[in-house]
Amino acid sequence: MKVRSTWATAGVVALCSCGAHTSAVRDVGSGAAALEQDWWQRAVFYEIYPRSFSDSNGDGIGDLDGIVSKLDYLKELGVDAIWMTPCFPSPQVDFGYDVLDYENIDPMYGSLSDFDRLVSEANKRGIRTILDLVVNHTSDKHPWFVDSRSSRAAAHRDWYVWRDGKGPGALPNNWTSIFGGPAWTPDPATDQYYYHYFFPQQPDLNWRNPAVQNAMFDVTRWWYGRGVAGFRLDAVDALYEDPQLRDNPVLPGEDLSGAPRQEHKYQTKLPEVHDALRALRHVADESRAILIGETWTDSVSELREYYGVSRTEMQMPMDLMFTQLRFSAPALREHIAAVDGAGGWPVYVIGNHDVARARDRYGDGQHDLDIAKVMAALQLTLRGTPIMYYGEEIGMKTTDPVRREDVKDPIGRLAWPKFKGRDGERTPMQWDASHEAGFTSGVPWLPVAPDYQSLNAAVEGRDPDSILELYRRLIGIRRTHQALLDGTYTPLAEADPNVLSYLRVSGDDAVAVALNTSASPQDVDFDGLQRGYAFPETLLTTGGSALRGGRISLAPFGVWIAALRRTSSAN
Ligand code: ISL
Ligand code: CA
Repeated sequence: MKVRSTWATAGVVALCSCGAHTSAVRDVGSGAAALEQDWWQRAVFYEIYPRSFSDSNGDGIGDLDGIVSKLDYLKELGVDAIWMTPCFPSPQVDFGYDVLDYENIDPMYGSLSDFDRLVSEANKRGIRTILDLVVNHTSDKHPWFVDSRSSRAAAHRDWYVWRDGKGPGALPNNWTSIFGGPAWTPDPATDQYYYHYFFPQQPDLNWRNPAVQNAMFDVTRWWYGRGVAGFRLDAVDALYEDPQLRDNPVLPGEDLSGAPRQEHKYQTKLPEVHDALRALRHVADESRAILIGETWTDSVSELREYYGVSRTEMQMPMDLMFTQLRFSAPALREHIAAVDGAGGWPVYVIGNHDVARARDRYGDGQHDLDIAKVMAALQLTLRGTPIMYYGEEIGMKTTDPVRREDVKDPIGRLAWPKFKGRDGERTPMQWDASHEAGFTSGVPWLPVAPDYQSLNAAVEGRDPDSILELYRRLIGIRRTHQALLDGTYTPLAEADPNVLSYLRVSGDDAVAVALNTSASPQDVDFDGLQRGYAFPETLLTTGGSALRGGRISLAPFGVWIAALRRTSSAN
C-alpha cells in the first residue's frame, strides 16, 4: 500500500523562522559563532572497547597496538575522535571500570609509551583521543582503598564512604547496588560498612572530600599533558549520596538480583553532582579539553542540566534516552524536537558497550539491517555530534552467550537467564573472514559472532550496498555540507506516521532528509520546499528511493538525502 503525505507549508514556515533558530544555534557554549564551531561539534566520535577491537599479540585480548593498526580504517571511515573505554591497570572485575592506577596503562593493553604512540599516530591522521574516567569509584585493590580499609585512622579513610550499621548485623540503610545486592559491604577489620553503587570490588569515592576531588583533577591534568583531548566521565550521576542516608522508596517488581526494586533516589542525581562537574570543567578548560557525560537521564530537562548554567559543565552530555526509543517516525520526531530545542549542543548515541546492539534494539526481527541503515542516516544527519560504537558501522549483531558458564560479565552470571549480561554487545570486531574474524591469531576472550564470514569489514568494503559503505558515504556527505555540520534542524510533515523528514539549513546551504520507518513504500510531496529551497540534487538514497514528479518515492525503510539550493524568492 502506498501512503501519501505532504511536506507542504512546513518547509516555508521553517525557512522563515530560520533566523531566529540561527541565533539560538550559534550560541554554542564557547560564545563562538556557529561558523567557528568547536572541533568536537563537527567531529564524528567512535567508541572503542579495547578488549574487543584488535589484538596485536595473539593473547586473545585487544590492545593499544591493535588500535594503532586500525587507525587507517578509522580515518577512511571518517572518524575524527576515538573514545576508548578504560585501559588503566585493573583487576578487570568490571573489565576496566575498576581502576587500580589512574596514571598508567594495563600491561594487557600495552604500556605508556604504546599509548603515546597511539596518540601521536592518531593525531597524524587527524584523530583525537578521548579516555574514559571512572570518577565515581576505584577498584578495591587501588592503594587508596587498601589504605582506607586498613584502619579507621588511615590517611585515606575518608576517601571512601564508610558507615556504621544501624545495629548489630543491620546495614546502614536499604540502598541496593545497581549490579544487585546491598550497596553496603561489611569490613570486619574496622567493623564498618563501605558503600558501592556497583560491584563490591568498586567502592565509591567520597566526593565530599576535597582531597579526592583534587586527586581526580590531577589525574585529568596528567592525561591532558599527554595529549588526551578530553574524557568521557563514567557514571557521573552516582558521585554523591544523601548524607542522612535516608532509605530509598521501594518500587513494585524485582531488580537484577531478584530483590525488590527501588528508586535510587538518595544514591543518584544529587545536586552536588553539578558542583563536581563545574570543577572538572574548570580543569578541562585549562587544556581546552572536552567532557563527555555518561548521562542516563529520564527527561530532556534533566539532560539540559548537564550542560550547566551558562554552559559551565559538560560540553557533551550524551543523549542516552535515544537508545531507548522505539523505531517509529513519531517517537523519533518527538524526542529529537525536544533535544534539539533544549538549548545545548545535542550528542546522539545509538549504541554502546552497555546496551544491546543498535541493529537488534531498533530492529523488528525481519528488517534489522535496513533499519540499522535508517538509524545511521538519522544519526549522521541530525544537528549534533554523533558518537558511534565499534561494529555499528558493519551492522554487528548482539550475540549473547548461550550457557551461563560462558558468561564473562558478572551481571550476566548474577541475573541469568533473565539478563544475560553485556557480553553480547562486546564481541570481537569482525574485520575479515580469516581466523577469528581477523581479530586475533589466538583464542579470543569472548567468542567471535558466528556470522563473521559474511558480516565483516573486508567483505562489506567491497560491497557498494553494504552498511559500511553507507556509513562512509554518510560521513563524507556530512563533512562536505555545512548545513549538516551547523545548520538548523526543522522537522517537516510532522503528522506523517511513517516518514521522518527534516531540513537542515545553514546560510545558502540546505539539505533535506526523508527516512521511511515503515515496511511499505511511502510517497512524500516535495511541493512545500519549492517556495524556499529547490533544485534538489540527490546525495544519497537507498532501496531505489527517488524523486519522481515532484514527489519523493521512498522504498520500504528507504533513505533519501538531497542538497537544495535557495531560490530567488527565498530572501
Ligand atoms: O550497564 C548498565 C545497564 O546495563 C548501566 O546501568 C550502567 O552500568 C551504568 O550506566 C554505568 O555504566 C558505566 O559504569 C559501570 C560500567 O559497568 C559500565 O560499563 C559503564 O558504562 C561501572 O563503572
Ligand atoms: Ca593482546
